[in-house]
Amino acid sequence: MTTPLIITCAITGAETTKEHQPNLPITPKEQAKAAKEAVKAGATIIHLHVREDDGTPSQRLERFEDSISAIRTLVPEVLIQISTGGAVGVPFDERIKPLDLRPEMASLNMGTMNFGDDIFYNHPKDIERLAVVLKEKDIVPELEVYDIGMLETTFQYVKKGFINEPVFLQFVLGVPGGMSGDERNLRHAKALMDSELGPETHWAVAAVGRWQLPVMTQAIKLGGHVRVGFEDNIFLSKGVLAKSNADFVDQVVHIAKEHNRPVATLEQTRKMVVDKQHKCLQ
Ligand code: KMH
Ligand code: ZN
Repeated sequence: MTTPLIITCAITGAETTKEHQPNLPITPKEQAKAAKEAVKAGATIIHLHVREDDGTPSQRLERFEDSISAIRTLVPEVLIQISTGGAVGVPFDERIKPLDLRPEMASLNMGTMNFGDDIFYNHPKDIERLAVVLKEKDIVPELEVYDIGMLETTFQYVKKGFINEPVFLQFVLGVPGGMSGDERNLRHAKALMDSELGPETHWAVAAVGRWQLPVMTQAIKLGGHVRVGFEDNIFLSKGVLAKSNADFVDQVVHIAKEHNRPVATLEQTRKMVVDKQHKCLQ
């Protein structure tokens, strides 16, 4: 049976600015509107970063609380996946503070890397600590993997019992410093994943900028899921700025149709991602 396609929308991110993308949602109210539009178009998970009113990236618990509550008011059923990556340079302790809100999902970045002109630090001890906290709090980790080394690290964490199967893997492709969206990278990553992890593994791609279209098409054909949104890309096609996050979701739905891939409902997503993990935690 074909696996329904889970579409995650990363509505804001930490790097995109209003100067780059005037329609970037910043305030809780703007984020709730963007989430509602994305869900209407077919997204079932919102990957959430928050900003202060002036646009500064924030990991402040109260700000997450306000955004989550605004989103829940407009789209009560959507899965919310909060970012523990934040922006580069934010201390780890600050990054994990919003986990006290007990979201259903949260990101877990699987290694340190050059991130454009910066360094995105994820010390092994912190990765381990966060994996344990997520387990204790019953929060499903979205494992962000930017290169093959991080994927192999993931296998080790699973073997050591820090992360439970079935996992939800997010291959992030195209960040300078990580693996690019060259189609051989995803093929290789998938081959390794298939040989090391169980058949219930869910995997997705979040490809950045110009890589987004070819990589998501490849993933849809291979049975993977897709993340889109202003965190990863602002152009719908070459030189054409998207008007909203939902524009990207529409684009994914269109490609899924072309490849006969049904799009997952909110209920199906919850069953595939959250209920299954929670069963394993019991
Ligand atoms: N902003 C990036 C440095 C995550 O959400 O966990 C990290 C990031 C990953 O966006
Ligand atoms: Zn993120």
